[in-house]
Amino acid sequence: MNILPGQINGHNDLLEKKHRRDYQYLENKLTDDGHDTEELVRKIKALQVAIPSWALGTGGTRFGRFPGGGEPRNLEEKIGDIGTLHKLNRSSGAISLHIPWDIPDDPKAILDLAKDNDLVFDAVNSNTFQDQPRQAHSYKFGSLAHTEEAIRDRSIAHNLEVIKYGELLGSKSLTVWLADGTCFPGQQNFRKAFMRTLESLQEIYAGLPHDWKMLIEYKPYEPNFYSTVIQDWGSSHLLAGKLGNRAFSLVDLGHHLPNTNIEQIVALLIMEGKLGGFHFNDSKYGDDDLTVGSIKPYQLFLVFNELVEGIENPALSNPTPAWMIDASHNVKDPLEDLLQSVEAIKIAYARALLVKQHELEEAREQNDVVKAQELLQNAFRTDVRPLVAEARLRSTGALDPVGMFRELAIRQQLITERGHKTISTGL
Ligand code: PSV
Ligand code: MN
Repeated sequence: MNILPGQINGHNDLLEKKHRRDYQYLENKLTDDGHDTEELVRKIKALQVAIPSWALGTGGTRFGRFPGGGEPRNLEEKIGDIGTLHKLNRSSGAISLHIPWDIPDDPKAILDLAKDNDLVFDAVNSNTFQDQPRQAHSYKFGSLAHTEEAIRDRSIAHNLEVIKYGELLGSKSLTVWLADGTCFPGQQNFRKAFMRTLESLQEIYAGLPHDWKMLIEYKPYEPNFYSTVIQDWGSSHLLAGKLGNRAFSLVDLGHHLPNTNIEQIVALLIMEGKLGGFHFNDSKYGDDDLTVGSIKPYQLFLVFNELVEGIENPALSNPTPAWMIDASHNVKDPLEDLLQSVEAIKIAYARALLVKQHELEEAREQNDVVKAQELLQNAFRTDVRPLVAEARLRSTGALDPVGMFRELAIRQQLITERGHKTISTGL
């Protein structure tokens, strides 16, 4: 889908008068409050959130799947879709691939296509949770943690192969999410399974290029329903610590039991310099994969408050984590949903930038609970949408990305081009 700069300008011209009014009002308010609005716009402009290749199609459940049509049929079309998102919002400039779904047949051509779309390659993801056609060994009872050495070896070899594909495309990290675990008490020796996982990861780590990171995701349940080998941030952190300084934990918002204090986990991982990546989504019950910020926007803001404070704090040395959306749900147009998700992330980020960290710290030292809450909620209750829109406008994006997606009838065009019954690989 080629969107021409003239089309974006035409869209913006119609909305700019109202935007100017809204932005002027907010700019005055923020300046009166002691904020440097130019610095805020600069930071918001710089934020890039990677899009996973598996979020471009309609997700499904074991009860069914209702695709909306025009889904990308191959890696080239996935890059095209993310390129479209990036043209509209100028904040989705990276793609995260999942092997074997996204094996690049011609890496040079894929690199060129990504470049044409102004995209870079984020973390590459391995898949040892699904058996592939003609695969000799099954992952039914696990992969890196499996009791059988041959299956562990196969899983290790797959991860090393994923790294090779990533290297061809300029990725700099491997994300490992394991489905390994059990459905019934007694099925597995917890300690042995953990140690086997560690040993397998050590072999992968030994093959990790020196300028790469390994990101270790955790998840308390699903597809296994009694235990998972890497169930929580403690297990992930333990593995990362034992592996070495290029291994990090990755926090996926949906991978926590209800009411877990995720912002506190973020704070401690940053303190240890071990937060390597973040997967954004939202949920009411579990790993629901809903649009970012659609259910618990205050939690998202509190997480961002820790991220901003932790990353800007000169006393801490956590590298900037890889930001990514990780969602794929059942009812919305996936591209519209991703535009909404990126917007929600930028709004939460912008609000977190408004928190007066020094005053907050002072209030905490004095146990002034009310003041601390006021400081957080003043930032959270500020309508920062004009600030985010201004950052987008200055990056040549559309003032209203979802509105423009509809004005251009992008989904209809994709259906015409690709057909109604296309199915994208993914979850
Ligand atoms: C499964 O829960 C999952 O959503 C993990 O979060 C991974 O990041 C993703 O799938 C892709 O494997
Ligand atoms: Mn994830």
